Amino acid sequence: SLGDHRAKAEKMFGLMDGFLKNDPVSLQKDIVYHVEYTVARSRFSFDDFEAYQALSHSVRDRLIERWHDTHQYFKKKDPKRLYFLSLEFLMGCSLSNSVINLGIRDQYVDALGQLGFEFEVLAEQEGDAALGNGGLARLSACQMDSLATLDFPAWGYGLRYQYGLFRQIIVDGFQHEQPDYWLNFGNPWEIERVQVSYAVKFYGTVEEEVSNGSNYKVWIPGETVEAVAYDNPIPGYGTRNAINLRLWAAKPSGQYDLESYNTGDYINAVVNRQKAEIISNVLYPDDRSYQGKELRLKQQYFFVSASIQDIIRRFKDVHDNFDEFTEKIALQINDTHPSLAIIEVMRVLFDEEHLGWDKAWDIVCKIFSFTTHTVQPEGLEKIPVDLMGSLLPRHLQIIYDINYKFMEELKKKFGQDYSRHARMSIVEEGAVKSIRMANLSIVCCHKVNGVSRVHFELLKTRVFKDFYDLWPLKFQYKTNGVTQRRWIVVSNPSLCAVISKWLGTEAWVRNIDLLAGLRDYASDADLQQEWRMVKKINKMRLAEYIETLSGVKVSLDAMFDVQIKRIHEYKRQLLNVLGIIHRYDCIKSMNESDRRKVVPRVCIIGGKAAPGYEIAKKIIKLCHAVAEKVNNDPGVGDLLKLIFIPDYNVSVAELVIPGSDLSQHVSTAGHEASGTGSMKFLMNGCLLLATADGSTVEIIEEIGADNMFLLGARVSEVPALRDQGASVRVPLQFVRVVRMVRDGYFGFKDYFESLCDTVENGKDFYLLGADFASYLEAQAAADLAFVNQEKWTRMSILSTSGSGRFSSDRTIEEYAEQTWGIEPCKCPF
Ligand code: NBY
Repeated sequence: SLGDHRAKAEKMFGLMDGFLKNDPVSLQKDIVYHVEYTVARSRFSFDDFEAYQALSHSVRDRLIERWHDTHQYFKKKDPKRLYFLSLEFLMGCSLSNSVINLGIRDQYVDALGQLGFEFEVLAEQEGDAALGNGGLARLSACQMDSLATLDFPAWGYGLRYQYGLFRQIIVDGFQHEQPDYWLNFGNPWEIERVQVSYAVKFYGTVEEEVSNGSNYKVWIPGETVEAVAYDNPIPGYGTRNAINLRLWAAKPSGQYDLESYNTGDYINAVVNRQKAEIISNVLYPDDRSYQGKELRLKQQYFFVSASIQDIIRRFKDVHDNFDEFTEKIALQINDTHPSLAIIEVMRVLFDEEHLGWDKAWDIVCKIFSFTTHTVQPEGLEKIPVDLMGSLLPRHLQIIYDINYKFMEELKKKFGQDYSRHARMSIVEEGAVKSIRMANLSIVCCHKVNGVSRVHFELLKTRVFKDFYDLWPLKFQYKTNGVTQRRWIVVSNPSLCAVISKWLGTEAWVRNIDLLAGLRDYASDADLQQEWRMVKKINKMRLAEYIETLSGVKVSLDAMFDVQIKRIHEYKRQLLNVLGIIHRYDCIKSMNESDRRKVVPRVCIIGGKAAPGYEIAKKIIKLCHAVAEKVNNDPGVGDLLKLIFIPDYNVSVAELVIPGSDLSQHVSTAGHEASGTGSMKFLMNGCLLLATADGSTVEIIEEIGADNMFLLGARVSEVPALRDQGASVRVPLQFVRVVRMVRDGYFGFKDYFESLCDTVENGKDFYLLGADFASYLEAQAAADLAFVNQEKWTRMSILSTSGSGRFSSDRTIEEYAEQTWGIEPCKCPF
């Protein structure tokens, strides 16, 4: 009975010596305990990795306490909860972030120091959790940190891929992909919940059933797979709250296919059951195109179905009808990838809970909101109807029903404007009849958010114009942000100390607006000197890393000029490389006195190309070909170096960003929905060399155009330039550098031909030629500013002090108020 259970629980709690303590001896005891009993190594003999494991387990114990308390408290208060659904989370490493957010880093450093260990050395043993591709996935991770820190009652849901984003290795300058089997050595940051599992159905048929005199549809599945929960506590900073990120893994279902067991083919029956696990095996590594693959759709539904079952189960634990559903639940879908959740809720409420269509539809329309991260219409997700119909037959019917009603509404509103109906329909007719997941999401969600103001304008005027005309109030934007906890406190402790010293408080870690207080000291000689010292320390760290990776020694006096992000034509890494070739060409033709005036540069490029993206892979190869020539040219020496950093990921970013002087964000205007890398550089006092695209436009408003190096055509100018085609004005220097690549100056003449073709002969879609002169001017302005270190440092301080608006705390506050309608629920200490 319940009473019995409580008595037992109280007895057990009485055995616990209160909560865990954080004095050095208690921490040491815990670490040694975990070495001996959890890692099961002898306390007399264990290596750094085992020490890291034990350390992590002791931190995890502390996380779990807060996480339990938070959930207990949420349960008691029953506030409206936010459920954040995303197929991708780029969490990176957890150890340093956890001890900082828990407020026990110093204690651990001391405790370990007394045992003869260095915290940092152990922290380096951890591998990245890379369950995502790029910006979208890291944004989810930053937002989870803000949700926890701001005490919002939120849950994240995602997939526990066995293989995260591929590891990039470079062989002879070419990218090769290797599997990231990140769970090989265990993962102390997750808690396996074998008892939290749900059956997820696929395939099969839909049948009619009569119940209480009404007809209902019943889905008879052809296959069932079990979803098992793995919980990942997410600690807030400066609060007891720790929220949950629940990731689902696929396991064979508890139901057996008795047939195959009875036919005596035991071995094959077991082997076949094992195939269920394939669903959560691997992350799709493409961050641009939707290929209509069955496995991908299976992943989406698998994750959605388990999450919705979990959410409804939790609601039903406390409520015995659905009257309060919309007051207790907000569901956010991260891009359209989880948008089947909408149909799944509709199906459960209508087919299983028998609420009736209108009531179910009303609920669905009130709880879902979605954020789009795309600019290009080609980037919108489409699912072939045949595929949907075979994998999820009942869902396809519901989509058709929703679309039918929607089309009726359009007819009432716009009459016989058939081309408008066709554009807006959820179902796309054509060679391959498909479901347009964005249209579906817009029709069913109460809010559609963009990720920057420019993006919002493009959504209204281009991408979703028809929908905006119909429902202007549905559309909003929340400019992206990043968490200062990870991007300053964890990754740049020296800067963190200087900021806190000059502001006289650490409160900015929770209240980023305080950073603006640094503005007053931007010209202060003492702060400037400390600021430069911090940069130097970080550049040293980065230089060491570069030397170990590539054997190239770089000068700390050089300007570290960085472009790190996924490789894409629109992000224009090629513009950067062509600029480097131009710089090299200039240096080669200089006399001694001119050479003395050159500002030395270390150009750093890093990023992964989608495995099937040929042009992006050629850009990587070109980086290496140019680096090979430039870095080995004795006539160039320290004046120019080009380094390609392989296997760019969250941890690499944490090392590179603090150590860079200048960073490039040079997408063709109108192509980057927001961009979030720029915000991390800004916080770390790195100057931006950027186009007026995505969130950069808002960064300009915060720090002023004078404090950065702007270049290129504006969003409004791009269409006219494109129309000019081959007649667009291109500087001679551009023609010359492309010619050098074409003529084989860097080798691989034939291989680079198709790459050169993308920017010449009127085919320069991303306008590298048109923006080249402006790009070189911006680079020259950066050189000039760098020579004047006082001026540069001032710009750098002003960058950090103006970065407050780009904290994900601000983004999350806006979502909470304008989109989700949730309020903080702070667990008492
Ligand atoms: O989302 C990025 C945008 O390009 C960037 O401008 C923005 O700042 C960021 C956060 O809002 N989009 C992005 O990262 N997209 C993906 O990673 C992605 C992943 C998977 C798929 C498509 C896009 N997919 O087709 O499965």
